Amino acid sequence: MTTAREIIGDLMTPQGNIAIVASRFNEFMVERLIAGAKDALLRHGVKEESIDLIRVPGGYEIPLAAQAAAKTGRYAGVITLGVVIRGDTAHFDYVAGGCAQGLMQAQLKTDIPMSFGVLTTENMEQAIARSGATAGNKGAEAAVALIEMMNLLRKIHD
Ligand code: INI
Repeated sequence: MTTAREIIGDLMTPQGNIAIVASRFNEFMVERLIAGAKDALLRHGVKEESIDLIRVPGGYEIPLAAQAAAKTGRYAGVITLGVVIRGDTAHFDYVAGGCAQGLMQAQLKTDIPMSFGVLTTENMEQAIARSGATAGNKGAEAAVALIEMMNLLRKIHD
């Protein structure tokens, strides 16, 4: 009996260069996310020279820079990293929502996978916990998710 073919992205070293787009807002935590993402990439065999780090002011600016990087044709994948913390105003919703929606549009428009390592938290404690303290490192998780998507897309196209 034949079974349906299953196509899964593996976690082998992906082909091509990777851009990390990281915001400077809440820099202390974003630096931890960058360190986590880079460490995960290197431990999956990605060479340091295959990784470029692109800095933007805040989460709101991430999608445009990610899309610009993707459009150059130099990158096979983009990891986005940032920390947006809810304040007393609606600003959070515009920054966090705009970032997530902008990235979704950018990856669909360019066909370059973009992983979402942008923390959107209620407070600073949640952000610290998710950037390498008690709740893992979402930068590392975003790197691994990107590797899986890069390898999955290659398999789908093959
Ligand atoms: N940007 C963030 O990345 N995180 C935040 O928590 C944040 N807050 O709280 O305001 C933030 N704002 C800046 C925004 O991303 C833009 O850089 C700014 O509006 C200029 O376009």
